[in-house]
Amino acid sequence: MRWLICILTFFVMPAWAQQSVELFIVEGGVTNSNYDIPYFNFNTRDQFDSSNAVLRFQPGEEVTFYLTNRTDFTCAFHVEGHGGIERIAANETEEWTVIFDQPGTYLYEDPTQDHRALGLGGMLVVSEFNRPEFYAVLTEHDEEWIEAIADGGSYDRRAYNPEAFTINGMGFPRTLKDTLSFIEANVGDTIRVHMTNAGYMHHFPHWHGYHVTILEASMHPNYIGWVKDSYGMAPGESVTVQLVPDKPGMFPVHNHNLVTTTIGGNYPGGMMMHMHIHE
Ligand SMILES: [Cu+2]
Repeated sequence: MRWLICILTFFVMPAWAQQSVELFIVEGGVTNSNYDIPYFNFNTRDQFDSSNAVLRFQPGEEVTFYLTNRTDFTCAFHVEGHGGIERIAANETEEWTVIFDQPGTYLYEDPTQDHRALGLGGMLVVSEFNRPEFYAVLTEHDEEWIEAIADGGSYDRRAYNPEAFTINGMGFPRTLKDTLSFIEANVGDTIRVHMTNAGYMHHFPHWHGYHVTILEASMHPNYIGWVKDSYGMAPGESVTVQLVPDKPGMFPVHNHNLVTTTIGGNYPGGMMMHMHIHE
């Protein structure tokens, strides 16, 4: 019997693969020539990047997170359905180990009240899919809220008026250079696109050119299996869709709520990404 256990252990090993991930909570901004809104996010390096890190693991993987808080206020870290770290004081590092058993697309965030409005919400994917895969985290930015939350001031929770809308921290046309969300593939490919609504508003992606099959919708299980060109995403929801393009072309994927296709008051901007399907 012991030899059998040894052999099983040997073959099962890859599923127990272990990883460590360092994340830094840092401040940067959503900026352009006419606006500069503070934006906090989770980066894999100790400096600001324009988007929260998209984290991807294989099912069964054990991961140890090391979270360092570079802000001057206390933060936390939580992965939807998995737990996290309750308290990360300013300039401290905390660690947490978790096993990701269930394939899926999960919101990770700082669950401290309204810290997600600072920008502290990202996407974690557990998947063994090995064909073209793309990722889009949708977020809004309300400067008044962000400044009040970061500086400990007061703000009106009933008055949420974001003036910038981003995908992976970028507003169109910057999204055209975003390798995570710019869908580039060939006719007949099986493509998956993961979307997480890390904001506080409902969002409504609209696909031009093709219909997609909804594989996963964390807050609308009734959507699963639907073939659609548009769907609603609740705040905090993740949706995974599959697309097999039947023709070549260049098409936008944008949010149907038109205010979200602006950034700093300018249209077109905001939550608009693109795809280029080759012959
Ligand atoms: Cu449209």
